[in-house]
This record gives sequence, structure tokens and C-alpha cells, in this order.
Amino acid sequence: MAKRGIPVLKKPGGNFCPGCGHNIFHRLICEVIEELGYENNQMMCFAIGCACNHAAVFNGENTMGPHGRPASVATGVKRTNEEMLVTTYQGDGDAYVIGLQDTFNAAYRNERITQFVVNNTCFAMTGGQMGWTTLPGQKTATSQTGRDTDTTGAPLKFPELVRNDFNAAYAARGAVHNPKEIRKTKGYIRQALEAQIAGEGYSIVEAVSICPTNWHMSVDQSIDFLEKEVLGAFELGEIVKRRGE
Ligand SMILES: Cc1ncc(C[n+]2csc(CCOP(=O)(O)OP(=O)(O)O)c2C)c(N)n1
Ligand code: SF4
Repeated sequence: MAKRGIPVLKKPGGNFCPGCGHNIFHRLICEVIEELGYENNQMMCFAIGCACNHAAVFNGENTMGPHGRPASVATGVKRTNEEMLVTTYQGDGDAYVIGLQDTFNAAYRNERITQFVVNNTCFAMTGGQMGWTTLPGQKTATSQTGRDTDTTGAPLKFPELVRNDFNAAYAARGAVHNPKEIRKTKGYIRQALEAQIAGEGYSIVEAVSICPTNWHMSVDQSIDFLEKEVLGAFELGEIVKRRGE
């Protein structure tokens, strides 16, 4: 059997907590970029949050912007480098709360970029505050009696929003907590990047992920919570399929 190597874009090590889905999702993206032959012709745009730890484990070109702005930075890079594979690597707080305007406008304009977003139902790096992906009733640092959807709205499902209202090329939600879902998520990443390469328009892949540190659970308890609660609110699968697929 062929030996499985570390993708050239991925440095070993890193700062993610044990069990965190960030590292797995990030590695899958690195694998697919290399498999598509774009490791020397790509730009990954990121900002702040645990997602910014990506910089410690990424061997390729990347550029950091202010919190929430990766979609706008990626838009600028792509419009001036049309042949380059341009991606963002973000948390849900970055992409869907602080950066919702940037993410929304990039998708609305059908920019030829691909957004990768880790949905761990909170702002993780700063201590697990409530975000727009927090589940109804979920306790966080800023919803200590549980999220009240009457006063804070219901969980935001951005890929579904793209399906309903925009002309996006591809949108999917995967998970990375077991081998079956990891394999499927890698397929979604490939579809999203191939859509960009083919010039079909905006693409996004969200990965639902555990955050044992801010959920205040063990890794096993976190996986159980993810399967029983989080996946009940965030359905996995391809949400916008590529036209002609
Ligand atoms: C404009 C601005 N507001 C707030 C912060 C503080 N801040 C830094 S990281 C972070 C949380 C990021 O959460 P998320 O994007 O979900 O990523 P995760 O840590 O969950 O991967 C926040 C609120 C900041 N750096 N800049
Ligand atoms: S705090 Fe949560 S999201 Fe951040 S690295 Fe740790 S487990 Fe991952």
C-alpha cells in the first residue's frame, strides 16, 4: 500500500486543541489543493479566531485581514489574479457574525472565491461566546441560561441562505468527527474548488466541528453532543449542487 504523506501545504504540529476539527478540515483543504495541482498558485485569506492558527501549519501563500474581512480580501486577490485559486479559512464568528456583511456580499455578487468555514457554534478563541450558529438553548459564555431565540434570532444557516437566494456555484456542509464524514467532506472541498477553477462562481464549504475546550466537555462528550444536538440543527450534505452535476 502506498505510504500516505503529509500534504506539501501542511506543516506538522500546530496550536489547535486535541480533538478540534480545525486541524482535520484544514489538512483536507491542503490535500485537495495539492491534488488539483494548485499548491504554487493559490492564496488562502484568513483573519482572527482559532482559524488564524492555520498560519502556523500552512506552508503556502496566505494573507491575514481584520476580523471578518477574508471574503473581501479574497475578492480583491481573485479579481486581480484570475488564474489563482483563492480561498478563505475562517471560523463561524468571523464569517457569519463579525464578517457577515463581507461573506453575504461576496456570495451575493457570486465572486469566484471559495470560503471554508468551521462551525463550532461559538466564538472559540475568545472563550466561547454566543454567535449566530449557537443552538437554541445552548449555554455559552454570553448566553449563560441558554440562547434565547426570541431576543437573539435563530441559528444562521449560511449555505442554505445561498441556496435560496443567490446564484452560487456550490455550497455544502460537512463534518470531520469520523472517517465517513471526513471522506465526504473532502469530496465537498474538491467540488467547491473545482467549481472555482471552472469559473462557475462562488462556493462555500462549512465544516461542523467540536470545540471541547469551550463546550467544557471531553472529546467523546463533544462528539456525542455534535451527533445528538448540533447535527439536528445543521444538516450535512450538498446544499447547492454544481449545475450539470
Ligand atoms: C473587530 C474585532 N472584534 C472582536 C475581536 C476579538 N476576537 C478575536 S478572535 C474572536 C473569536 C473568533 O471566533 P470564530 O471566528 O468563530 O473562530 P473560532 O475561534 O471559533 O475558530 C473574537 C471575537 C477582534 N479581534 N476584532
Ligand atoms: S478552542 Fe475550540 S476551536 Fe479553538 S482550537 Fe481549541 S477546540 Fe479548536
